[in-house]
Amino acid sequence: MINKQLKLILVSTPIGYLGSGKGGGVELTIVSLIKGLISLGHKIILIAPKGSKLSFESELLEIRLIDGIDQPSWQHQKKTDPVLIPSNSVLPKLWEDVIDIANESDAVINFAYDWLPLWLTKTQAIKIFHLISMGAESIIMKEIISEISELFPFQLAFHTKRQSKDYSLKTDPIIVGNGFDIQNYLFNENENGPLGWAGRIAPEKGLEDAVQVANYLGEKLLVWGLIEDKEYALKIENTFKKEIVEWRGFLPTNQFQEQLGRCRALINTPKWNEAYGNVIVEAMACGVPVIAYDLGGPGELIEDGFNGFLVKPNDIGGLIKATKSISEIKRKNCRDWFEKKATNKVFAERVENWLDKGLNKKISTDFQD
Ligand code: HBI
Repeated sequence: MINKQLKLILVSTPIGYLGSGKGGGVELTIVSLIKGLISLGHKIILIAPKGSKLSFESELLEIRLIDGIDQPSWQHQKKTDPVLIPSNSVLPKLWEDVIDIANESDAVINFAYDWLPLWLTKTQAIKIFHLISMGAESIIMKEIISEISELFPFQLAFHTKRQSKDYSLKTDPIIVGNGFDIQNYLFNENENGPLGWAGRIAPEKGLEDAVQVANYLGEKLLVWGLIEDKEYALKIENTFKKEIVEWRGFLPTNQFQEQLGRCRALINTPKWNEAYGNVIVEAMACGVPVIAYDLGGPGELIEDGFNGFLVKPNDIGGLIKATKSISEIKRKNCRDWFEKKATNKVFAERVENWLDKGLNKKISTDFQD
């Protein structure tokens, strides 16, 4: 535990302003961590793209908005693509602002999955910490993350062990999980609701598999999330004749959790090494058990048979079998797991321990553990 007030600069993702939904899970992570760190008494300066807005204010929080063109998302680029910096890009402008104010702060926490902030770690006096928010989606990102893990092992952290396994790290990874504001999620004990699915509507999220389950069981599937890939969504709609999918859109947390809480189960069908699985934790916070492919982060959040079921990846029969047995899971277990492991308070405490390691461990170059 750090028993002094830290002045921290948090730098958001450059792919969209906070609240646009384009940042996916990392938006929720940033907002939750700001609340958690403020509840621990730290001062926060958030540097984010123009248009970013938070649903709360605090005298411990300053927001600096930077104008510029969104960075292309690595999810829409090939693994072998070079780093692209569009003209008038917001990314270098975000980091010029960091460098301008760095000497008044104790540390920087970067949430962008981008090459520039990682490379800057080697050049800046202030310590830059990186919470890596995805699996290895690009070769050049994998290289720079591996290099930083060798030079500054205590300044990298991951959401889950499985996510970190995507990277060739030189030292044991620091795992901080994730966390969400307990005030935002109400426990719903209703066991007989519909099936739900939530996430960015894009191929790597595997929505079609969950629709197959609903179709087989002859019921609808409630779907929440930003429709990022329109033709993908259309293809799913055209595959199934009758109205199986009920599109609910990308809702603010308070509406999302109220509707999600009514589901008897959330089905989670990642087709990529999901770094964490925010929606899984949000479901559990509402008492909704989760049926998920045992791939990436979800496999570390779900304790099979306790707060949900784990299914072999791409095994739709397994999803159907688990859906039929979901009443075996006590909904209270899901809420208890959330309160113990994934509120923004426990997340902020794990991040505080991470910062403590990075700020206070004397790492001499000949340091041999
Ligand atoms: N791509 N270039 C880039 N930068 C990011 O910060 C980024 C991204 N793609 C996806 C993404 N962030 C987040 O949606 C996930 O990390 C959660």
